[in-house]
Amino acid sequence: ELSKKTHLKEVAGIPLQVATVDNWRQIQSFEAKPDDLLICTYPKSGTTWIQEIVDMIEQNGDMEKCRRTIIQHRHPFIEWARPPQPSGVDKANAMPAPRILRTHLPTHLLPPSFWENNCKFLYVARNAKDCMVSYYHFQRMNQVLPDPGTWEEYFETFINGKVGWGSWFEHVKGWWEMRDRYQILFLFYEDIKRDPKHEIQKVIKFMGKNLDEMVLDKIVQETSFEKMKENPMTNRSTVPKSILDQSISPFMRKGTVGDWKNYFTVAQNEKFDEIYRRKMEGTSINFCMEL
Ligand code: PPS
Repeated sequence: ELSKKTHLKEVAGIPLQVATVDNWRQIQSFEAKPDDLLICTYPKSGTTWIQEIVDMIEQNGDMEKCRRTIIQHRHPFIEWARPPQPSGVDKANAMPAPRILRTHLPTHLLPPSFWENNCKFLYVARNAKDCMVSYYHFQRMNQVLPDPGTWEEYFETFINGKVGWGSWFEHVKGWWEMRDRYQILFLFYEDIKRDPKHEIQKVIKFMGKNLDEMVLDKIVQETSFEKMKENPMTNRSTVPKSILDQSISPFMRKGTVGDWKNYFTVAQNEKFDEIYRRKMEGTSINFCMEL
């Protein structure tokens, strides 16, 4: 029974949805193929956005093809499970190659065959503060995730990594550290927002595609926040209210950089910056939080 009271269950210290944990063996034994492309994100970091960009590239800018089905169905979500429906792994197994898949898993929980097959990984990172705000609103409206409580409570839950898919810090660090050893294109939400054309060009190159300037411009236009918010194939409007209650907060909420300034108190900001410094010490990753 799915309800607001749904608890998360931990695997190797990472809280995940119970159905995912119950299906863990199938997930871990997933057989990747060398030509798989895996879209990887911490939740609320721009997954849907990069999925639409990747699909438009794959379809050579043909919007009709992108509208073939809702975005959640285009790229199987590896760890997704909701029996008796087919799991994410079932859907991936039924998909013809070359496959584009997605995950929120941290590196240490990824099915090992992705590494063994040297797949391509497209990672999108979003600054932690905006990510926290976005996740807070998502947990308010998502009826199958735990209630976030007050903002003050959620702030602690998030920095302690007690949210679905675990700690933002560990997730981002883990994927950042893998980038030199595997085929990983590491992108930032803030860069895509600032210069979508430039970042989309990187994705095109990474996917081994060659698209002309007009198609590129079209992709930039069609993947804007405004367009995706209106597009029923990307805005989650077909998901029942018993799962996503968009009257509480829309899935396509704001799509901006720096919304954290409307939520963080001065004290929270200082505390966060201190924790950030400690947790991210020694990594070369450079997030601009003063956005
Ligand atoms: S999920 O549930 O983890 O898959 O969510 P995810 O898609 O990763 O993240 C949702 C946030 O991304 C914003 N979004 C966009 N921003 C800019 N441009 C485009 N096109 C776009 N599409 C989605 C979405 O609004 C969520 O962020 P917030 O800050 O809550 O608005």
